Amino acid sequence: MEQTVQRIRVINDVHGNLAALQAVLSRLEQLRCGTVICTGDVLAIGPCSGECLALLRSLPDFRMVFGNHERYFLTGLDPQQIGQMSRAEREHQLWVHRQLSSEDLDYLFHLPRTIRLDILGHRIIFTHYGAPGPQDPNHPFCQLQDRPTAPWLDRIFQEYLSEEPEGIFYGHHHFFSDIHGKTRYVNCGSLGCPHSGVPLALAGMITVTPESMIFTPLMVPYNAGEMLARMDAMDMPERGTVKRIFYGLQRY
Ligand SMILES: [Mn+2]
Repeated sequence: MEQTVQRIRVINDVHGNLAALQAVLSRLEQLRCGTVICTGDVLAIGPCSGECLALLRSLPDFRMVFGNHERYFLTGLDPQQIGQMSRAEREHQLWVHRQLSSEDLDYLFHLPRTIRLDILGHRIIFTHYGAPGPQDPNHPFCQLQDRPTAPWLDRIFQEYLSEEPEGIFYGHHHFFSDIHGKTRYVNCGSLGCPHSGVPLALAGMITVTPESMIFTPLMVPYNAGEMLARMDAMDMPERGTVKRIFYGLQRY
């Protein structure tokens, strides 16, 4: 008999924060839900990209799409991308890439841009971000817009709307949002970038029954001090900027 309740865990923008990832996975374990889907950007910004990817890949049912940070790794920082990055940012990316193995490269190379699930009659789409107009293989995502609105989301995700999904889950913006336009657009918020200085890891759970799709946001506290100490101990390039902008620690 087909199960009448199915659960999916959703995460995005882990960004090398192992402490936050471990906290979320242990909470999700308590909630006993099955599949984990990541809508991209496991890598960079935090100190533990390689360990985060290894931990996620070791889960029994894990799937992910690529984000722009996975693409930086895959394209080997091509001249066009290097041109858009500061020298310090480039150093940081290359430092991250040295944490990854050839198996990681192979895994990342085969990641899709989109995952479509049809569960109990509900179509749900997972992708890192949208692209208005036809796809350009060299630039699969459009420019990040600070404040997502329903018309903007309808526009950047228009390629999926003919499929009439019940929800599109995405990342890239590091802040939580749940917006109803032509469909429902949910961003769980970054798991690994606390921004405000308050170490809370964001994630979400989707509960699907034949009648409904229910989204439950999750917020899990963790110890960010451990990650900040790792950045120093590992001499992570750009850590001052990361602490200030992505961890919200103004004194750096
Ligand atoms: Mn991104």
